[in-house]
Amino acid sequence: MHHRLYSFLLLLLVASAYCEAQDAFPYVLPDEKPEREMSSAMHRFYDQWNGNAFESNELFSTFKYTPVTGLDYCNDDGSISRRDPSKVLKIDGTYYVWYTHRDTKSKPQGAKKCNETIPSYDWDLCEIWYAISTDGFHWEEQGVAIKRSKKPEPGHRSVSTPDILQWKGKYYLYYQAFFEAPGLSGGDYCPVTVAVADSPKGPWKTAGKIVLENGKEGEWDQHAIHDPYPLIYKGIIYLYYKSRFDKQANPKRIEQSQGLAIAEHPFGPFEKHPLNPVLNSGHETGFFPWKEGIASMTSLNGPEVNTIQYAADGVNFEIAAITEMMPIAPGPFVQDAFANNGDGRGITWGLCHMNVGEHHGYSHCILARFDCDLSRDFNRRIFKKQQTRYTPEVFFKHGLDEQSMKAIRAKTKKEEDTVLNQ
Ligand code: AAL
Repeated sequence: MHHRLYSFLLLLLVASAYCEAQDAFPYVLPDEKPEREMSSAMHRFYDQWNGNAFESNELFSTFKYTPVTGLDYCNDDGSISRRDPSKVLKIDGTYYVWYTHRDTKSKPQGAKKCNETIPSYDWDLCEIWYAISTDGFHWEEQGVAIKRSKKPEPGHRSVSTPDILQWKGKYYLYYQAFFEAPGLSGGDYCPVTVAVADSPKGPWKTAGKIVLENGKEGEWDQHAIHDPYPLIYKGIIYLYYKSRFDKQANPKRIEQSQGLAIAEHPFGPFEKHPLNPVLNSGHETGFFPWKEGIASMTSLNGPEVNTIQYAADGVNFEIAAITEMMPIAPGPFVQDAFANNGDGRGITWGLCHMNVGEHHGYSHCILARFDCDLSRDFNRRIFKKQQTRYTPEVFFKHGLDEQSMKAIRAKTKKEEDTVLNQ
């Protein structure tokens, strides 16, 4: 009996000592980090999130989407696709955008069935076209900017995924130049090349050489060089790009990641940054000058998926905000993409692409507009609200397929594992 009494008294003593040490966390959040025992989450709230309300985090935003008008998709029969829009430029009051344009009688059929007229994937047998707009909602297609080249020139199979640089009065289009159908070999052999023009309407003269080559065997970016994205930063050309680690890795610890290559002239030579990869996540990543550094819209893949990140030096990115339903393949309107003034103001809209159909490689894409508030010059509260709720239709659209449903209902664990762990 005595033993129990002693234990109870001891427990009471410890509990009361502890309770005297601190009261419950206060109802009114202290502005400054309080001097008290705290959980790691509350340490993080003050240390990583500066004790700030997410609404006042200038690099936090949600996104709203609007269909763009003026572009025909042949009743969505899959023969016409527009995807991977460049940054949007505003020149003499007119907006310009360049993008991957596919117009093939057949839908993509995969690498095994592709031929000179049947594309392997949505970005195969493509050209680079452009469109103009006065309001960013209605666009008028102008036609081809860069055609496929003739064998054996770079891009004779397909040219895709352009982005634009304005440098010393001239315009430069960087793009993936496919020497073979995407998906044929282990990777995509589509190193980056560039074309130059005196006017955004062209005519474009290709450099006729590769300016950013795949990494060597064994290097992180040996698989492919995708999504060239030039900015002018610190007076020179910062060309961000995507690549991916070992495609066969199991488990995939990092899939897509972003690199950086720097040059003093648009035709290069481009030096890959020694700290590459500079992002451990993302897919087609949008970048924009922010204060004295560079911010990124990191979506689709990786441990840091759906984040807005910031690098005060343009290289070492840190998570600045976590968001959701980010634009895919964003081509933001970046007013100061080439201002090089160390005072990046941010973005409020741009174009992106949306896959029409199940598999992103076999379906066609449409261009769409996104709006947001990732700007130091606005405070649009409609973009600072969280708790985006989706209708049941949206949730159930992302449902179990028949096979998975069957496996889950299966009696045998083995059957479930084979299907659900593919
Ligand atoms: C896109 C981009 C690149 C890839 C393919 C077309 O989303 O990542 O351009 O090559 O997919």
